[in-house]
Amino acid sequence: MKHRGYNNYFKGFLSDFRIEKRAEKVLKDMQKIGNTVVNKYCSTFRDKKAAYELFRNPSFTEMELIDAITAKCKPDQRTGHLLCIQDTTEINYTKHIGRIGKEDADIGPVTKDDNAGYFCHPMLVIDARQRLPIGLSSIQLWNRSWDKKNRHEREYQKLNIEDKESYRWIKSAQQSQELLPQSSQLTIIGDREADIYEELARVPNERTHLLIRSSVNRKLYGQDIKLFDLLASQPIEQEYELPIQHNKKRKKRLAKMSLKYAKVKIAKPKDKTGKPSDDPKWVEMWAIEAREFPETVPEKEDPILWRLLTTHQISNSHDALQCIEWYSTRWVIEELFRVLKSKGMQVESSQLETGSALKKQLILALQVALTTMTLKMAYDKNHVAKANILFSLPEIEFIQVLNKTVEGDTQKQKNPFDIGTIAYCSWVLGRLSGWSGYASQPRPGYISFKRGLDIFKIKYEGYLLAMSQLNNNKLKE
Ligand SMILES: [Mn+2]
Repeated sequence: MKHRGYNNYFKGFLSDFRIEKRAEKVLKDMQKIGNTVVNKYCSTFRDKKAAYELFRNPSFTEMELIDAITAKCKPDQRTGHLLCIQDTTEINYTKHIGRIGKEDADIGPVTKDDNAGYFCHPMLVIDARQRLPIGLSSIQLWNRSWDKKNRHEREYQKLNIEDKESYRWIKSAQQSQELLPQSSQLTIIGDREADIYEELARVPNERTHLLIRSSVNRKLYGQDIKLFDLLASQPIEQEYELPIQHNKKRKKRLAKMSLKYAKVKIAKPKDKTGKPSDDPKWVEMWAIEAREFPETVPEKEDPILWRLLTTHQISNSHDALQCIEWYSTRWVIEELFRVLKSKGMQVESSQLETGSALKKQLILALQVALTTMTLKMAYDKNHVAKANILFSLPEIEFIQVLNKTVEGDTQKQKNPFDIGTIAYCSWVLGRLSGWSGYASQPRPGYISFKRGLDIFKIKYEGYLLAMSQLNNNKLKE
């Protein structure tokens, strides 16, 4: 399969090659500095001016940028199963509304009615076997308008799904089905917000599974009992222990869990729109319940309780635990949002002047954040993942050349990973950034990988230039 390589996202996607080159440069600068504040990632006045002009330029659209980024989401042909995780985050510009102005059509009220911003809903694709991100298969950005206020006033219940914001969950799945190769199997993962009957009815097909957190105690077709009660009445299939990390809501503990599951027929909800959809009267799914036993629940805490709905067949408790484990990869998209907002990239502090410019920049920032995370995850967790998820073949070869220059003489200073893996490349990039390379030293963080990537790119461009000179000379001889 042909990879376009690390330095080439936009070629053939934007209105002209100068804009493509500029977009490439801005993406690279953001990667280098790890920030979306123009004054921080541009070092010269000329670059700053050019970055502002790029995002202000009306001759290319948000959609063209999204097409360019999602086109990079090309799994390896051998990849069988892809976990496609979707979620929504709010990008808040309340602090900047004085500069942007309330009349800007690309900014509107967000979750808090008096706050300003827009919403971002990406689909993040992860190779189920290697457990590494492959790319983004869909990105939706939208904002509400100031005059339409809240759900109540919009008579939300009466809208058809196609006119609701929640349609994004279905659209994102459909766009991913179109983009990703027919040979791969997809599991579309979403949190409680994704518990939408139309999604359950329309998204699954021969190669597409759903795996979502159940939110509504739904009616079951032809039965008096509801979903949650039916699940609770099932026999315990397995007991297991689950380590819980300390966080705002939870005490650290080893939770004792029970596992139940059942095959269910979810009934189509009553129509409130006056124009009933063609969706079937029921859909068949598997429901899973993982519930903490009261004995390990700390005082003033609720038991851990997960209810999942999936089209994956659950034949035994191993299948059910596998689904729970796949669902837990949702942390990666939450981490992506964290990296975008707080951990350095600061998208909500960008000082671009219009909503449209901010949205265009966010599309680039999503890819920058994901690339950096992928490098770090490969290094931390998965030492055998193949480097061609991120790099083209010539780039991988060049990293092997660079490795010779950064390895030391002793065994402890040698690259411990296999050639051709991301971990191997990450080790080289970490070393390029100035990290010692000793296993005893703290592992390189996001910033080191960003710096390493940039140094690599500069060297790689020099190497390409040298090679082309060499070839020219050979032709003359
Ligand atoms: Mn969510």
